[in-house]
Amino acid sequence: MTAIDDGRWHQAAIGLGGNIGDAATAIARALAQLDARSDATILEVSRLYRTPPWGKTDQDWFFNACAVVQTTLDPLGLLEACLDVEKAMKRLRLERWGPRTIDLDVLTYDTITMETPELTLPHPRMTSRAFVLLPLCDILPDHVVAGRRIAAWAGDADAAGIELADGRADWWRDRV
Ligand code: A4P
Ligand code: MG
Repeated sequence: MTAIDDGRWHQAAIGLGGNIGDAATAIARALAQLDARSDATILEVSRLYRTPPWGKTDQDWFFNACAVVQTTLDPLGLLEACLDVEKAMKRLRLERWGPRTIDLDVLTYDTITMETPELTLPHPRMTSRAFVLLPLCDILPDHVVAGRRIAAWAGDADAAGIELADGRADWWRDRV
């Protein structure tokens, strides 16, 4: 527990991705599972993107999206909720940066910065990853991370190959 565990609503951003099986449906289900909790509500979801693999490049393309979540959970509680969703969806993860059915990363939580073994905020690699920045820019373009707006980070990111997979605002609701 941290001092944030105050029963009030906080705003966090979450990044979702997957490249095994029907990853678009996995992302939609993960969002629905979070939204079903009494302590978390999905406020907004980015468009859905198809992205070339980053880090370890000899694997399938990913689907990626981001969401704004309103929550009464503290940062670690929100991370646990995300890990619970991954477990419930029987996440397969064979190696770091390798293929996975579903991955949920906590990108930001209010304007908090923290670094513990379990959780680093903002997510340490988010400002260098177009597969995070493009969807995040759909929903939080003016949010400031590491001193710059998301829109500025996204403008500088290497977006080569990234495609729009579903441009509808509520694409996830009918995929669950
Ligand atoms: N952890 C610390 N801070 C955080 C945070 N802000 N959010 C800890 C989430 N977790 C955080 O995570 C390992 C541990 O990191 C967690 O248990 C938590 O305590 P993990 O997700 O199991 O590890 P990982 O995913 O294998 O490694 P990593 O570095 O988190 O990888 P990423 O960043 O998730 O990247 N290419 C494309 N196109 N699209 C993708 O979605 N994803 C990855 C994985 C690689 N390439 C990709 C994509
Ligand atoms: Mg991760």
